[in-house]
Amino acid sequence: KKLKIIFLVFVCVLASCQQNKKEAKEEATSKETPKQPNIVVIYLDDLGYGDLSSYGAKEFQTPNIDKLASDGVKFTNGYASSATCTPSRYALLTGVYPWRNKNAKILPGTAPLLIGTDQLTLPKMLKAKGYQTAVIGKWHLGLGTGHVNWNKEITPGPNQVGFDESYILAATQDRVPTVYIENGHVANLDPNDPIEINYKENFPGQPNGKDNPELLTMTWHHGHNSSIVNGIPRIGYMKGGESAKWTDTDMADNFLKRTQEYVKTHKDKPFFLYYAMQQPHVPRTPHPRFVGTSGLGPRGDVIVEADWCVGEFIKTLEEEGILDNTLIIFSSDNGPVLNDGYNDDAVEKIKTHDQNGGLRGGKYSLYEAGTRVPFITYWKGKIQPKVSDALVCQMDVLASVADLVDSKANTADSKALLDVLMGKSDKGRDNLVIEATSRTALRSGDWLYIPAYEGPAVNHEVEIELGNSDEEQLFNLKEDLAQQHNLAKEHPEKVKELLKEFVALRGD
Ligand code: NG6
Ligand code: CA
Repeated sequence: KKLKIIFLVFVCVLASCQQNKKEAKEEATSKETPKQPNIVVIYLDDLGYGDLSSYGAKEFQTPNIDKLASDGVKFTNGYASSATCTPSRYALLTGVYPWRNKNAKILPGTAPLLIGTDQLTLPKMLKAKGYQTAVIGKWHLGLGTGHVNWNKEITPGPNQVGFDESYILAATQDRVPTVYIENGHVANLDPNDPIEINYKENFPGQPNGKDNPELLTMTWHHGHNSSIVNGIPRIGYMKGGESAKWTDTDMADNFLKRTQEYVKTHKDKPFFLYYAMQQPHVPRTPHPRFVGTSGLGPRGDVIVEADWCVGEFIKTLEEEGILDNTLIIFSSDNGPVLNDGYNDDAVEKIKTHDQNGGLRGGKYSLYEAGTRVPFITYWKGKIQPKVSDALVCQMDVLASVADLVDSKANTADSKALLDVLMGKSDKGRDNLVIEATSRTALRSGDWLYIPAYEGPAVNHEVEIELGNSDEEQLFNLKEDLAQQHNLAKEHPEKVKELLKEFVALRGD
């Protein structure tokens, strides 16, 4: 019996010893784990509300992004600020309505930097909180001050508005210069073959998309008939820079590789990564591995490719042991378009796919499909799975993330909706002004009010209804998501009320 007691005491001492060791270890790891979570924004280009299987797509699958949606918060009322790229990116990074800046329009590759170097930005706010910050992918917010010499340091740019590191394409995949720019310098540039860019006229003796169809591997439908790079006619003229030109089919792999390297290098300190993917914007150039994977032609194939990239990126976060300390925000800069200027079978091979997910309009439109986009927040172990109908805008990321990192920085337009992004609250915005090619409309509660606008009802080049009408339009989105019934005449008092709210918000 005595022996038994001695043995029991021994076991207890041993167990308590182990426990102490375990606690000490836990304390050590919690000290090692950075308190501030990493923040990643994964931003697609022209991905529509119906372009993911988690948002209703049936013709192809997007399992990796779907996993973020099913294990995170999937928003059904998540908005880009605008129906085109530049203004939406401006709103995302500055937390300011883009229509407050008259230059926030689709920019040519030679446009000056749109964000003021003294302006508050999402990466600046995070930098002030000790974050390392980077942008990898599409920029399209202008560079320089108006006369860029592409062969010298290109500044100001992302590195002057809050990003410690940048590896970007200047404007769009269809615009010159078709080169990557790393921290203000064109990557792989041969100084003996300098780059010249002109958006007005071609350089003497250089072929172009209009006159040299024999050189094209992809043909143009509208616009896109200037310089030819890799057999693809682009917007704008470019001369020189041969060694620096990107390979379109490698772009997705290249950006992915950069993000993975970034994560591996910076995993020990909190970081903010803006991963701005180029898909499914034109020209759609899937890597050969993805050709034919969607059955819908290049547009579907590059969405499948983008989904694969997201999966690989998440895998890297997991392998590096930081997935559960990383908030991921996934969205798209504007709604979808099938034919955006190249003959790439997007229309012909659409089958039953509805890129709009039942919404009216598309890219460039004031109707819902222009600005309502997939919007997902994911944080392993911190965010509980949920579908949220709360009204949120990408412009709110700034104030919401500021709350998360305990920053006081804010703007009047950006709403602090951290609890909503974390899936803990359904109380989103009360209202939102949406924008499409400099026109604005008001979403307020379930109502959507579009003032009368001159201009064509349909842009027939892209076959998208723009939202223009000589009558004002009022829709109840709860009852009529597809915006088929204009209720303006039936509810004049509602129109009056919304107009007042709209004028107050716009400040004019
Ligand atoms: C338009 C282009 C379109 C696309 C868009 C920008 C023509 C005819 N159309 O001007 O192809 O590049 O600009 O798209 O040139 S965005 O997603 O970057 O806003
Ligand atoms: Ca876009």
